[in-house]
Amino acid sequence: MATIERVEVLVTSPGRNFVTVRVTTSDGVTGLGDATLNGRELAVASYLRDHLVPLLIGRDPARIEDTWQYLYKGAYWRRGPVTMTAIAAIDVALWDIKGKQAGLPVYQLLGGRSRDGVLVYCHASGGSVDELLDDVAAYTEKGFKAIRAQAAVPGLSGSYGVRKGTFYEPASTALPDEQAWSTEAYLDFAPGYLGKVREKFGFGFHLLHDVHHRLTPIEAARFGRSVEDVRLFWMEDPTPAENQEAFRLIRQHTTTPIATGEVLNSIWDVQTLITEQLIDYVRTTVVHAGGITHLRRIFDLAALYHVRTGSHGATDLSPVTTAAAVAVDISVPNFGIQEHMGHTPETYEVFRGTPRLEDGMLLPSEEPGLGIEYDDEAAARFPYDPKYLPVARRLDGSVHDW
Ligand code: EZ4
Ligand code: CO
Repeated sequence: MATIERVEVLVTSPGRNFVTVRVTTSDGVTGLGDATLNGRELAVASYLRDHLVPLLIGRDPARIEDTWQYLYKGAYWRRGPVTMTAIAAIDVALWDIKGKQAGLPVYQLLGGRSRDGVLVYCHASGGSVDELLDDVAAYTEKGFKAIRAQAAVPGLSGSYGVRKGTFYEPASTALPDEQAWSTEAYLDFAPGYLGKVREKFGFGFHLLHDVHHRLTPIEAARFGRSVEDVRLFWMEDPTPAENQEAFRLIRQHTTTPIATGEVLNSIWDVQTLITEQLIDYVRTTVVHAGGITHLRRIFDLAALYHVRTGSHGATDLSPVTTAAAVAVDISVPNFGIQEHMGHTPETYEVFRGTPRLEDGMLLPSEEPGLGIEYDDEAAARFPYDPKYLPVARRLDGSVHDW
């Protein structure tokens, strides 16, 4: 029997920060897992190096479920982003190994294709409404069938979710940037520009919008109702996601579909949301919700309640996560949509073989495992360089919720 011989924790910043786990078996097979927790990267690196790696050496890499249960239940402390990201990285690396040993891509181990490709949405944004409309036009021409639209709120310094240069990267400063927020200004402005996107481009594509957890339940209810004519695919994170009960109130007031879960980490964190049918799309991801093993459990629960998947896919989720997400997305019956931001060319130098984007859909690699190679030489050129997401302050100077 092959055993786990070596587990490396690799930290690199090719345009943004990534923590990667590489598991090597005694017969020389390697597997990769993403362990990136944006802004708290080294906490996960330590959790892995100091606490998990010693437990893994000598274990059977084929026992994926057992290893998951052992790491989750054996810690005594459960859930939370640091724990669930660390377990996810090991889990995904073991699926990669199992695929390579079987000579099959991971999606085949999960039951094979349920669809031809994975529908993705891209990110259009603008410092003004005109800039946003130009950006939507550009993405439409590239063949995207689903587009998230965000415009800077006039009068507020730095609006979250809006691209500044050619590449959209929300975590870009050595210390958290401080941005201004006004709920009143946002609620007056956002429904109008979403309407303009529909006026100009029609209804022949999916339009999404991210509220970034900024509203209270009654404000979110008002927002959802005010954009019903725009027929959003979803409004994302209308309120802070940790209060599952808050979504009941939103639900009572609007037919605008709701997505949440990118910051949630376990089936317990979405249990009420799913079983009470308070959301339409669950945004938990492979990397932050316990790996392929646990994410499939969440998605199966969701399927029972007509909740579809819509996994997070921002730049802080490495190409290893993209590959694992596509394997899950293409196989589960209740797939909805996958977020796709893509990465910098430097990131693709380190992580080789990312899933192909064709006609607005991601396609899984047909290589055994996940099909991603980690280039150590390229990674060495990009030492760790911490970057943080911004913090929002209200106009009176107080920290806003999120
Ligand atoms: O705020 O990835 O839907 N995507 C998002 C992203 C997230 C960042 C945080 O890690 O909301 O911009
Ligand atoms: Co979001």
